[in-house]
Amino acid sequence: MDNSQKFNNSHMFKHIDPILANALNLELIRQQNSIELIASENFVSYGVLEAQGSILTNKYAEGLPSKRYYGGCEYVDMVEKIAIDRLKALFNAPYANVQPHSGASANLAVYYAALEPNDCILGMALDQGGHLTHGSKVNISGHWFKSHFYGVNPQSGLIDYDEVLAIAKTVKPKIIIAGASNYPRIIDFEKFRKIADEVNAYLMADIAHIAGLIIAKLHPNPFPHAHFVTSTTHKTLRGPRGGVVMCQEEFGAKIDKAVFPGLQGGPLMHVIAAKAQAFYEAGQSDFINYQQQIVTNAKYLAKTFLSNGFNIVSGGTDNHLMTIDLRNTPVTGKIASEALESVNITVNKNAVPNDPQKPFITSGIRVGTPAVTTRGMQEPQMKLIAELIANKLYNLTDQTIHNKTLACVKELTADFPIYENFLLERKASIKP
Ligand code: DSN
Repeated sequence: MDNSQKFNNSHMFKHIDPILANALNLELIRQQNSIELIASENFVSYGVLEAQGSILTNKYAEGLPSKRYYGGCEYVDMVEKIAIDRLKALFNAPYANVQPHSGASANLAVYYAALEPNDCILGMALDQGGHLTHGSKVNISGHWFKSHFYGVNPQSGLIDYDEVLAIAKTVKPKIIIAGASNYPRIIDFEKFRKIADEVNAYLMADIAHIAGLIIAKLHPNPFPHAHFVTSTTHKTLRGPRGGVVMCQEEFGAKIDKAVFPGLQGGPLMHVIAAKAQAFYEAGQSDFINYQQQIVTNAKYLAKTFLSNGFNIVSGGTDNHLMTIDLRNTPVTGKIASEALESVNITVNKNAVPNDPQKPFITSGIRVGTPAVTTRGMQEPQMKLIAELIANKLYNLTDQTIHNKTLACVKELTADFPIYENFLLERKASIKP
């Protein structure tokens, strides 16, 4: 994070009522004092915070720039156009809509634009690394559409493109979804497009997790291959919580109509301003260095986990995340994530491919490096973190190790502060 961007935030919460401010301060302290390894989380810049906390929250702007249903949109038009142009430039995208409130809304917008109820869709299974919105039965995507799934090869942990083609030929989907929330390897969008063409399907790429890596050219771009590309803006992209849809020009009007009035009302203009700020930051050269360090850190973390006796799905990682398969240890994903939370290390329990455990228990934990890398941590810290995790998980009930780990985490997080000065005045009122 660029120190020159810091504004004087010593009065950050001075207008918030003390009860609410107390909760916000406690969350800030939690973020400062924890090692955040949830692969989908990050710490945004002061610029993103400032834009998202701005007066743009006051403005209704249903419609699109220059085509609004409300007056007074001259300046929010400027903001939205900036966001659209920056996003298109980052991904070489022919068309973009920056209004989706989330990644789930962005995916639904593509389905609404491209599909009819009961059409067939093909996505990666949730337990193999996919996402709820890629056809899971408990999600609208699996309820309104006939959803089918591909997975990963049980031995290699990799997507088997021949299998994807075979399934596609059998189920004849109208859309194929390439993308994951827990896949540690490169996704070959070009191969996916060839498969889609063979079965006359659309290709949608959900790049929520890997958007930042794509911008830094550390992962192939889904353009020009995909018909539709969706993303969140808050993971490796390090922007505000939100979504976007990009697409080939010919689908632009349909996507716009699907987002509004199809699915949403007024766009969140303050969030769109924060997206525009994040896209600006993603266009700077230090963003590329940041993404490179994310991958370096993830590879180093994976290597240290392996040398500490853990199994990693697919044997390592090419991106920002990995899944530790805990089946050779006495702990489940649930036990591991709770034990790590007790020493201020935050991960999420996650299914491993063909997991024998229920989704609320699981046999794995997902570990990612975007947030710790934003704090400035590098290889030595990755080694330490992997060793702290191993020590805790192999000695669950040892109170001495528990206390030592807590102390180490405290020292490490103190060395890599986030949002210095937020507290100051309110610190005294905090009652943990
Ligand atoms: N919740 C996101 C993640 O953690 O990957 C996906 O929606």
